[in-house]
Amino acid sequence: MATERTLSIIKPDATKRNLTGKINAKFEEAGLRIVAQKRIQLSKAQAGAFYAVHKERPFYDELCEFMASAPVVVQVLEGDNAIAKNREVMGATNPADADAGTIRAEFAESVGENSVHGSDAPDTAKEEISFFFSGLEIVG
Ligand code: DAT
Ligand code: MG
Repeated sequence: MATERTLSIIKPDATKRNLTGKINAKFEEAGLRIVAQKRIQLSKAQAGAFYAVHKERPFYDELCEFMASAPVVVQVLEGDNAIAKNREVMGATNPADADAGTIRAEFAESVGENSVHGSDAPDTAKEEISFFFSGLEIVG
């Protein structure tokens, strides 16, 4: 298996409830290493740029408002098969469909306020990592 990096975001619903440490424990227990991490406040415009792929979706405006509603923790996770492994640890987008033990099953409040973001493929992981981090900020 190849070592990969993926972009993770701990979303406002989770930072507001002080869940950063519990979520990070799930990543580390799954063998993912947090090789970069920072807490930031996104503007609605920055959230919109990050989620531009969803701009035609009916929930886009609500999603951007939510992502700018409180601080987020942006992270680079590294490990074998990190992109798929992170999606596994996150659970399904809708927490009602998420497997027991996943972050979304345990912590997400709704399909919109679902605690975490994770890149979905190698090309998006690369783009999303460089949206938030310079090479110097990532220490493997
Ligand atoms: P994921 O975050 O699992 O990759 P996605 O890329 O399809 O899911 O959607 C991005 C985010 O948009 C998702 O985490 C929460 C929000 N979202 C998706 N579907 C939604 C819906 N039906 N109603 C409200 N928000 C939704
Ligand atoms: Mg997605």
